[in-house]
Amino acid sequence: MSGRNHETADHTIISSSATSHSAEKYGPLMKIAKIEAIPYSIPYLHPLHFASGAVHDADHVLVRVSTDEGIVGTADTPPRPYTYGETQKSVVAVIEDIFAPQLVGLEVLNREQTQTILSRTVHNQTAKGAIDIAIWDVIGQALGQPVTKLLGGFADSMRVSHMLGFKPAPELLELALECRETYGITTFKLKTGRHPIDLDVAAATMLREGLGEEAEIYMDANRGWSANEAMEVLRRTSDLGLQFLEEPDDAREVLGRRRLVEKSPIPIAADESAPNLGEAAREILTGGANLLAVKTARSGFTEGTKIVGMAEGMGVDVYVGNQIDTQVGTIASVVFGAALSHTSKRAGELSNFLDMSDDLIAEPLTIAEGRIRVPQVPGVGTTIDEEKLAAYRLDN
Ligand code: MUC
Ligand code: MG
Repeated sequence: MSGRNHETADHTIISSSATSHSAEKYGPLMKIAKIEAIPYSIPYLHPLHFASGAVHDADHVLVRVSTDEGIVGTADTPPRPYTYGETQKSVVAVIEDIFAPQLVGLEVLNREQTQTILSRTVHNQTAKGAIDIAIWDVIGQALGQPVTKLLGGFADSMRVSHMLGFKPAPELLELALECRETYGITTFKLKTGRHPIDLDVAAATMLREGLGEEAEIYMDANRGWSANEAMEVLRRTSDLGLQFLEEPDDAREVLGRRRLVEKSPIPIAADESAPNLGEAAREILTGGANLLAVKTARSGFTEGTKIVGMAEGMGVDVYVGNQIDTQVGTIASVVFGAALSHTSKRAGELSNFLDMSDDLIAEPLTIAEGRIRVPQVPGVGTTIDEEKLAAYRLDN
């Protein structure tokens, strides 16, 4: 593809051949040769239910970016129709029909060109995120360095927060206790947003009483309540020492949300209302949130880093969220979360994969003493079990 022109953000045209002198100086230029989008499905042993939907199967898309030198980068895409409007089919289509034709031939290291091309198409958050992560995987492998070090290299592990879906309160407590006993996890996210709100108030109360003062507990309502209902929940749980409340109501109902943020004694976190840099900035600046969930599945590493930097500069805390990720997705979150000091301050949501019946990864992740270690291998550290991929893929 040498000599191919690419338009940059300010509409200047640069040519790959124009930069090829660097090949003599710095070694061969590596170009994107192929991008594959492989749909697959793995059932959950324990489906997750929450206010905006449910996940029974990981109907995901494995993305592979190959270079002209034969390096293959990997990432996972979890389509979430109720959050981003993407489906498994739409992810495959946008990658095959829109992104791959524009990206093939680009130099792998020219990430800002990739970002510019991806941003010309609106939405499609997780398809874009996976392409970015797979490209970083290629870069890490090519340089012989763990991507976590290229991104910042702050810590060698991440503290884990476990997500509890809708269930009767006694079952939730039993699960949380088991999780603490088996994996040493002491931070829990309780899915809420149910009606009547008493269900969630009772669940939070039972968790606090059963887990004790030490446990970190927070709620995520996935927009299930109105602002007034959320205020009522905050009032009734004010003595439980909850850490924060995520996406209580629809952030598009601007005044209700702003009132909530102003009056709440605990931070109000934006998750699906802040899926990218611009929307995260808007939610913070307009008073829609004072805490941010950052998810690599929807931001990739490049935009994710920008979001974290912006939040840090504004004095806003962040935490690594989970998009009901497989182990492939979870490794990316660990690599990213541990790379930066700001994301390392809070536990990351990194354990949803425990509920799956199987995964694509060759070396399973382990959670011990409440933490997941960062893979210290070149790239992101994702090795796919090809037999499993062959068994679960839907396109053969
Ligand atoms: C969350 O934090 O909202 C639920 C659906 C999804 O895609 O992610 C979640 C978890
Ligand atoms: Mg959420």
